Amino acid sequence: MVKIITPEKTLHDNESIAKKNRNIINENGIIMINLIGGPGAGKTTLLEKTLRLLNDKFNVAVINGDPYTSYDAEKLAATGVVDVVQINTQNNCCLSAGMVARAIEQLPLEQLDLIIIENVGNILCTVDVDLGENFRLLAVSVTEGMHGPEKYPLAFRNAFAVAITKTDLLPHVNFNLGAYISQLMQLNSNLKIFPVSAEKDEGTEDWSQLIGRMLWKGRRFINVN
Ligand SMILES: Nc1nc2c(ncn2[C@@H]2O[C@H](COP(=O)(O)OP(=O)(O)O)[C@@H](O)[C@H]2O)c(=O)[nH]1
Ligand SMILES: [Mg+2]
Repeated sequence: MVKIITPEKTLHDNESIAKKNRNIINENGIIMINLIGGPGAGKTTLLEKTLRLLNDKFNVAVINGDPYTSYDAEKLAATGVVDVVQINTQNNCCLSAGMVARAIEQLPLEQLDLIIIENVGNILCTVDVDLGENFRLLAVSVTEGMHGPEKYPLAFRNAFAVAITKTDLLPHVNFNLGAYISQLMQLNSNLKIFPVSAEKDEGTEDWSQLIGRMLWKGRRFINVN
C-alpha cells in the first residue's frame, strides 16, 4: 500500500531540516539516496530493476516525488520493497527537506537499511536542494542529446554517479556515447558512469552493485547503534 502525502513546500530553513533528516537516518544506520533526472529520463524503470535485485539483500523503502500522480510509486511498491511513500508536490518542481521529513515520519525506520528517493523530474531546481541524503545519483537518457552536461553542469558536478539510460536506443538516436563520457569526465573526474538499458536489463546489475557498495561504505562513516 502506497501512502500518499501532500506536504507544503517551503525552502525556509531547508539546510537545518536536511541536517535533521540526515541525523535521523544516520542514527538508525540507514543510507539515503536522492535520485534525480529529467522527466522521462528512466528513473522509475531503472529503479524497478534495481530494487528487484536489492530487495534480496537489503530492507529498502522508497520516497517518490511526483507532482500529481502515484503511478511510479505503485510500480515501485510492486517490486516488494518494505514501504513506499508518495509525495505529491503539486506545482512544485522539486522535493524539499521538509517534505522528505514528513515522508520519513511514515517509514518503519528500525526495519530499514536504505531509503531511495526518486525526486520530481527536473535537473535544475533539484540540484541544490539538500534533502538530507548521503548520496545523490543522476539518471540521464541517450534521447536527451549531447548538450546536457553543458546546459546543466551542476547536476553532473554534484552527483556521485550517473546512469546513462536507454542505451538500447543508441542505434536510433544521434548520441555519441564515448564523446559524452569524455565530456562528463572533464566536468567531474570523480563521477562514476554507468551506461544502462533497463529495457534490456543491461548494466542494471552493475548499477545495483554500486548502490550496495554505497550502503556498506556509507555505513562505515556513520554511527550505527
Ligand atoms: N527503450 C527504452 N525505454 C525506456 C528505458 N527505460 C525507460 N524507458 C521508457 O521511458 C519512459 C519514461 O520512463 P520512466 O522510468 O517513467 O522515467 P522517469 O520519468 O525518469 O521516471 C517510459 O515509457 C519507459 O518505458 C530503457 O532502458 N529503454
Ligand atoms: Mg518516475
